[in-house]
Amino acid sequence: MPTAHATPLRFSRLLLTGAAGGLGRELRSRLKAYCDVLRLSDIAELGQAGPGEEVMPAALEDKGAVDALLKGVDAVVHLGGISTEFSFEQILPANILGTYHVYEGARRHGARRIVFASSNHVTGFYRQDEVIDSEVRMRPDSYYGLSKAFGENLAQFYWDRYGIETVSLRIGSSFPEPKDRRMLASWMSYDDLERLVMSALTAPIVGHSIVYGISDNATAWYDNSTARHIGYRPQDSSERFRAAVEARQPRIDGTDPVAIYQGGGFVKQGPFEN
Ligand code: NAI
Ligand code: 15L
Repeated sequence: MPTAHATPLRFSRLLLTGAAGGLGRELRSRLKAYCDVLRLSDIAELGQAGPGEEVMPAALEDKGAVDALLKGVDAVVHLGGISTEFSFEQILPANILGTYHVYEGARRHGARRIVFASSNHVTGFYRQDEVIDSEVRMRPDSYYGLSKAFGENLAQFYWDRYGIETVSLRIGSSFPEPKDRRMLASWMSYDDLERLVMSALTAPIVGHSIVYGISDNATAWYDNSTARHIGYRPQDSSERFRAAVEARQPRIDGTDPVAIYQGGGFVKQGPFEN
């Protein structure tokens, strides 16, 4: 049985992958307060390193480059990869091989904890009239969701075999505002994202924990008790956007899979030809 280590509230060096993306740009400014050095990586342009930052571009499918990223790192926030539905052949190198490279680098260089950006699409084939917890059987709704399911299994394996801790965040929809009716249930504000990531980084013992990443929304598809266990207390709610969203988007036909399944439109995208 692996042993968990005491977790610091401040880190010497944190690695943020996917730092040029929507959530990465947001966390870039917010995570600096919690570490001496924030190492930023992406394949997209990251700009100049600011105070307390290191910029290290890398393609996740490049094992050597990812190995170098993990040198001297205490903990990782792994956001990098393809973030929506694409063909399996496109998702494979970035999300499956890439996440494996992150865990191998962590093992080789002694990083103790990874916060893995998983997704609600690991369980997207549950219905919107069901409430699920993080122990339910995975029901990926897409090739993208399958890659996140693989990432969660990888996390479990690296905890069981090597004692590397992970919190897998099944993030709902983290954007400035909910874009549609579905996101009134799945939305998470950026402030709550920061709260969740910091809880995941600093909770004393997490082993491999799976947590849904949502704000305190009025409509809830998740029994998110593992989130309370790691100390996450959301403070925002999508409710203030409801009237505007409902006015903007007509009610969807109840027989449309988009309105039936938690994963919304992801359940019916593709197949993709390469
Ligand atoms: P994003 O697409 O804006 O950012 C992903 C970043 O990963 C991009 O900057 C991209 O250049 C980088 N990337 C893609 N392929 C790469 C590769 N092969 N090597 C290195 N870097 C690569 O996505 P966003 O919204 O910022 O999401 C961040 C993470 O959170 C993703 O893993 C996504 O799957 C996950 N997530 C996000 C949700 C959201 O609502 N924003 C919901 C559920 C999960
Ligand atoms: C995700 O996993 C995606 O990364 C994000 O772009 C949204 O599509 C989100 O899920 C969602 O389900 O709204």
